[in-house]
Amino acid sequence: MGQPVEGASGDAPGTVSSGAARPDLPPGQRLQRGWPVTHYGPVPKFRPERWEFRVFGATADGEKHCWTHEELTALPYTTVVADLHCVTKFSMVGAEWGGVPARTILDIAPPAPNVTHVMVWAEYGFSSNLRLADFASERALFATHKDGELLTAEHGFPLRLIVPHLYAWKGPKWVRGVEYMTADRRGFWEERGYHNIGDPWKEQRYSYQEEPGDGPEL
Ligand SMILES: Nc1nc2c(c(=O)[nH]1)N[C@H]1C(S)=C(S)[C@@H](COP(=O)(O)O)O[C@H]1N2
Ligand SMILES: [Mo]
Repeated sequence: MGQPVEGASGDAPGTVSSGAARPDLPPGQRLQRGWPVTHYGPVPKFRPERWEFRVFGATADGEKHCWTHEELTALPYTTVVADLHCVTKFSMVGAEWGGVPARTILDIAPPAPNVTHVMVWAEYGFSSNLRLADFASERALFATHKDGELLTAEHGFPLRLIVPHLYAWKGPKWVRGVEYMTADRRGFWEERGYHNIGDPWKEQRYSYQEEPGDGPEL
C-alpha cells in the first residue's frame, strides 16, 4: 500500500530541523516555525443562526442534546497549554488553547454506560473517532481561542477539538457535534489509511501499523 496523502488543500509545510534531538517532541516530528494551515477541503463559512452543537447517538437519556453558539460559548472556559503534532511530521509547540473541556460535555450530556467510543463530527462530514477514554482525557478541549485570541476561520473557528496526546487529525476543526458509540467505527482519515488510535509517542501514523484490537477491520 502506498503512503496515504493528507492535506489535499495543497500546502507543503516548510519544516525547521534543528538537527538536535528534541526530547519534548514525539519521535520523527520536527519543529515548525509559525502555524501552518492543514486540512482537507474548503474552509466553511460560519453562520451563527444555523450553527448548533449536537450530542447524539447513545446518550444516557436517549435524547439528542443541542446548543446554540451562544449557549456553548457560555459554558465554563478553561485553558490548556498543548502542542499540535501533525502526522505529516511537523509539530507546533506551546500553544495556550482556551475553550470548553470535553469533560464538561460528558458531564452535561452523559453517554450511556455501554458507550466505548465517540465520533467527533465537523462541517462537510469530516469526522474522527476516539476511544471514550481519550475523549474524556482531562486535557481534551473544544477550543474557541488560541493564545487568548479567537481562532481564525482557517484554524477552525468557531470550534475545534484539541486532544493533546494524539495526532492533530484526531482534533477536527469546525466541530459540530459528538456521536456516542457503543462500538468503534473509523472516521474520515482513519478510513483513508491513518492509524485508528494515533498516539504520536508510539508513532501510530498509518493503519498498516495497527495491531489486533487497535481498530475495526478495514
Ligand atoms: N475539519 C477538519 N479538521 C481537521 C482536519 C481536516 O482535514 N478537516 N485536518 C486535521 C489535521 S491533519 C491537522 S494537522 C490539524 C491542523 O490544524 P491547523 O490547520 O490549525 O494547523 O487539523 C486537523 N483538523
Ligand atoms: Mo495533520
